[in-house]
Amino acid sequence: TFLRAVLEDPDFGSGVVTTSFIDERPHLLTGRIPADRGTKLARFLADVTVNQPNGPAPTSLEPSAKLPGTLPAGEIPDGSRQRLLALGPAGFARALREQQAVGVTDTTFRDAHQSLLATRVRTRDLVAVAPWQARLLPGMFSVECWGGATYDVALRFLGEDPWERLAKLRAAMPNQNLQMLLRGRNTVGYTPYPTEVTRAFVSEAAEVGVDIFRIFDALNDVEQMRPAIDAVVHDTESVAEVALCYTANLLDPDERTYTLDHYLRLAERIVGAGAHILAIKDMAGLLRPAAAAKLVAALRERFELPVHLHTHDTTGGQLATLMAAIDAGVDAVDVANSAMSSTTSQPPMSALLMALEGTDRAPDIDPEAVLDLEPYWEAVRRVYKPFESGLPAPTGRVYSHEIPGGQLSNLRQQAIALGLGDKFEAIEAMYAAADKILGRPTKVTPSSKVVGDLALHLVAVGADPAEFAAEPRRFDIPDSVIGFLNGELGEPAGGWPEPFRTRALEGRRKPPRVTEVAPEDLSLLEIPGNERQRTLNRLLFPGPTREFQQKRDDFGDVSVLPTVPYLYGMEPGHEYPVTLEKGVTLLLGLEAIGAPDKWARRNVMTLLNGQLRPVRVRDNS
Ligand code: 3PY
Ligand code: ZN
Repeated sequence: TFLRAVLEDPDFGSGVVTTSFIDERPHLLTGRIPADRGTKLARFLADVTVNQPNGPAPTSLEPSAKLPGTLPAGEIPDGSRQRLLALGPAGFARALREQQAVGVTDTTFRDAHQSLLATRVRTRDLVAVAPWQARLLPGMFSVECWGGATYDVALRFLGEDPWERLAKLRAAMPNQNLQMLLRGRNTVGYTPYPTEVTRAFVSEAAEVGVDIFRIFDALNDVEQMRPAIDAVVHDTESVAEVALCYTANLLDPDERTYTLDHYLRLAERIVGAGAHILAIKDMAGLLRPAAAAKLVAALRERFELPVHLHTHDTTGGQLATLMAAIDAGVDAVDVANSAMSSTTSQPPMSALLMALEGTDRAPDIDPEAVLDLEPYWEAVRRVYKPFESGLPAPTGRVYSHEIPGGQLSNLRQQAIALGLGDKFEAIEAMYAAADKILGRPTKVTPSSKVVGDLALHLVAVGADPAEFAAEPRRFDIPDSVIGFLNGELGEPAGGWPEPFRTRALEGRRKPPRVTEVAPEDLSLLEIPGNERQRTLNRLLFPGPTREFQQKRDDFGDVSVLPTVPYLYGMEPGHEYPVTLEKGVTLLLGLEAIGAPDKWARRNVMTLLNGQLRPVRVRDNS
């Protein structure tokens, strides 16, 4: 009756209603909730409900409905983190090298969703399953859960502070080694930052919860990684796992650049820089079984460090690669929970464990526990469906275009946005052509973006790659490509493509971007904690950090909202429980949506703990 009264009110219907509508009619409400966190969240949900930024909901099921029963009682068992704390990073690495069982890293919390779901999985859906992960899978070598694109995406799209995610995961998984992906001097960004920023970033990350730093440089330039390696080794008790980025095919007799010798020379520099663990980072999934066996055996023969293998299953062939590497002695491998595995993500965890069961390299991980977590991750996958990369099956075409897993999904989305969705083969072919024009650099963030930018540009302007390569002066060239040719990311292993580079830069040579840190920021970077985290957010991602702050001011901490209404809005008749803090839970709901006024604003009748709270939102349709 209340609702009917409101909807039939001539003012409400006329579309000139303001948010004071209810305030001026106190008789309509039985009680008041102050303009508070609840109202801000209701306003956020009302906006999503009206504007549907992600389309209609593919499911009404929150992933938490699929958690595997009640949490096992008792203390959290000791895990690999306790081993690291007891042995220190060097001793921990030695123990990994000496143990028979293969170490297993679970990438579900980072790379898997970065490569399948555009990195969109929210903190709450990672933290919800973390207590099970800690209790059911104490035998994991590590859980990769931070860094890469997650930092940027949290600020840019999720209204979340990445540091809060790390702190929550740390608290929920005290027995797991939390692993992050660090892009050398680019940290979690796309351009190099001054050493002070890298050092502060590493210290803060270790302080908040990172146990293992996987460090790479897009062009395998060890000097670009050195500040990060030094920071981990000298300023923290964490592990410096340093990656060589794998590209091409080392068994190809015609390969002149990316040969076994090349990788061994690179590994020598990585070991010399002080790494605790050597990683092979096969970001596009190009490492074939025989090549993996050869590379792993050679690295282990030459160096004392343990070797950790990371790959993407874009071709569908990478479980074979993991098995070949394991036979050749690899010390640890990366997999993802099966429901979040395969294609552009990592190979499936349950398949690996079943393949190893009964062998002398089987890890101390209960395969049943892994299976028990699959329905949860399947539910996560379902709820984030609009962000699916859209790669329906493995593709062998990656052997020719070499697009990394994470980028392949992104490029498909970019192609659709540019109206080139039906021409993806053309983009793949242009990517391969752009790669050759740029001198076949290793392609991983951010060098992969350079190649992708050039490919999209050439497709968009309908350029012939041979003409572009011969006469680049006649064409516009994306800034990232000019930056790359100017050496902003370092030098590719095969050297610069000449005369293309000289011709392309003629008249366009720009001084390399120098980012300097202001003295007041330098002092903020010295002190661990909140202020340093805020400073890092701002220095790494100024724009997204401002947007994040604005969102926090407008809507409060949206990370507390359940994912279904967060992404798709509220359904009338549903109540959405929102825990604001321990012991403080609010029920949010939707009663009705009013007609738009002449400024396209709608009054939305939300419910807060059963009481009506009208909020006004703009209808952008
Ligand atoms: C990243 O840099 O985010 C990657 O995952 C590279 O493979
Ligand atoms: Zn990866």
